[in-house]
Amino acid sequence: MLKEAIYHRPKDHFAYAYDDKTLHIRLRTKKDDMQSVFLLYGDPYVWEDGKWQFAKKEMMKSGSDSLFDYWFIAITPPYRRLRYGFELCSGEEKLIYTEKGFFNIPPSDDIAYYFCFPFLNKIDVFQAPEWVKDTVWYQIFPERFANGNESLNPPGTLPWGSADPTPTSFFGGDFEGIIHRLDYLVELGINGIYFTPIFKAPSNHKYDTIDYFEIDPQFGDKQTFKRLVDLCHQKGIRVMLDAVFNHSGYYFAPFQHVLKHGEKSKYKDWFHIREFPLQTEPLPNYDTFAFVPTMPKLNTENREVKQYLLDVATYWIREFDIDGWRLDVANEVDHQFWREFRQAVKTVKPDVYILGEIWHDSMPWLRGDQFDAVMNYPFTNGVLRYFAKNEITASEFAHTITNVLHSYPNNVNEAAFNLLGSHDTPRILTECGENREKVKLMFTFQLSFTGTPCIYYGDEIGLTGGQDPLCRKCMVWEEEKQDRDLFTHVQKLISLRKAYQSFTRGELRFIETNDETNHLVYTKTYENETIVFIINNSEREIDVALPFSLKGKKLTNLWTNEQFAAEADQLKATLPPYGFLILKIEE
Ligand code: ARE
Repeated sequence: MLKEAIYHRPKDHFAYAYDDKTLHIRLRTKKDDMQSVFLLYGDPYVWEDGKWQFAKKEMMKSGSDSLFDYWFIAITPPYRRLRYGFELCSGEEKLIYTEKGFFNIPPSDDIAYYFCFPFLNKIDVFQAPEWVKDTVWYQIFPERFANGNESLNPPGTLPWGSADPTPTSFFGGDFEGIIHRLDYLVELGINGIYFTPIFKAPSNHKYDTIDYFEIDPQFGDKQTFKRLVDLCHQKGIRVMLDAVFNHSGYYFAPFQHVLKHGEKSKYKDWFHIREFPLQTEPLPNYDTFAFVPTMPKLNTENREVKQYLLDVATYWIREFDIDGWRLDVANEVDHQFWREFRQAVKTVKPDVYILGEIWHDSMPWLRGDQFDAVMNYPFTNGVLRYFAKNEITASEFAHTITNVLHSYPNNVNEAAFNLLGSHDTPRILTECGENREKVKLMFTFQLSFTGTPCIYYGDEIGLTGGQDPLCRKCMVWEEEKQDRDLFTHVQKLISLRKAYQSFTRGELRFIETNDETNHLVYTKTYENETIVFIINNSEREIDVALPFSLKGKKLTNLWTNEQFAAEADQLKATLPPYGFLILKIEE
């Protein structure tokens, strides 16, 4: 037994309240080291004859990555308190693992040996809004989606789609254009829109805010925005806006005041200024986003700044009934600010969604007191490396995804924001070397994955483009120039996702990963429903035999709606290059 690899802490993704009754406990051990693991557990106050009374229950292996196995159990402690340890079985060896280390027999005269989950307090349970789990997001970069009112075009606006975007070009996308195209989104089947910033700002991306209480005039006015939100709601679409609270823009009035009045400015503490007078060259002498002088970092510890930003956050919910905030550069803003942010927005609208933009491991923001989700870029990277770039094999991909799922509690995974690309990454079709079949497989995986998927505008019709600004081309509206086949593929996956809860809520299991053929088999199971996905990520036709018996079960090919009973013990299927099969299994 490799003791050094055994890990547990009674918090975060290793021990958490899944809901107001259930605790989830996880343990990590060296891969293939243990045959079985049991949880020894009980209420800390239940004793008999000087001995603590504990029960024993087997844990199940919930997945493996390249180095470790992960064990899982759900427990419903009657008094919402738990003390626990683990019994580990590796070959002939058996050991008890507790907070105080390893023992041959379970210590039963002192509770202090055991791990402690003191009390399941309901208010501390991580809880994302329920509606999010059934949402398919669509990300719109408003400058590039549709131009519906040319009279709003900023000076120098180029004809729609006439050139590749540059960091400074404008094409005149606006709210009226989005309103005209809402039916296209309904046809696709999405039910949430995430808008990158819409507030007054000079750039085409609007991450350099001038006024957080004003809509940028190139997009329209508040009335048009209200009409857009209301129309979305009528069509069952939620609306999420981008909150750029880490920094303001250069032309934000308080920053201009500091530039003008220097140390005497009443706003001097609104920013992080290292010395006066302010300078922007060669490097700014105030904190900024990256080293961008036009994005001065806001001092969110300052009481006035905090109040101002919280007023912004609640204003757009109260007046326009928006349903979510995506928080830009969320990990560079202090945690205390986000705790107060959560309180403020949830007070106005309890089921508002809070999505942080964090590209890395984000456990500290997902403990229930700050965000409901983060943009799941570790998922994105795994998908890109396996499907688009062929950098990892099928088994390495399964390890990556298992690792992502085991980095967070299950209730966090259920609301995770799973994206294939965004306005900050190259287009997926470009990443796939323009291989449309690979893009289809990426969508198949994304839309069958737990959490909430987000489609970056135009990916569904095959837009191309490299890194920002090229990934921000104008949406193509001429049907003959759209990849309608890809559109239908995405549309169909979304409709399956709505029809079968296993897609959204099901637990994912990798059943087979074959590094020679590069194919994958995984299942999603929810209650009595199991769906098997077979994915051939290779340019060759392959024959796959399912590694479990389906004899006597009723199967439905969800893509063709064909139903058949499995007669042979082993189901065999031939998959064309980049082919896939989605089978629903019923008893
Ligand atoms: C411009 C240029 C870029 C250049 C950048 C920095 O176009 O080529 O790299 O300046 O000098 C907005 C605009 C961008 C603009 C930027 C600055 O949309 O076009 O870029 O402003 O003017 C990190 C941050 C993450 C951030 C990304 C971009 O952690 O928060 O970088 N994303 C948000 C938005 C952006 C937005 C801003 C922040 C600023 O989504 O659109 O940019 O408001 C790794 C790291 C991540 C890193 C990621 C991407 O994986 O781990 O931390 O994200 O790569 O670089």
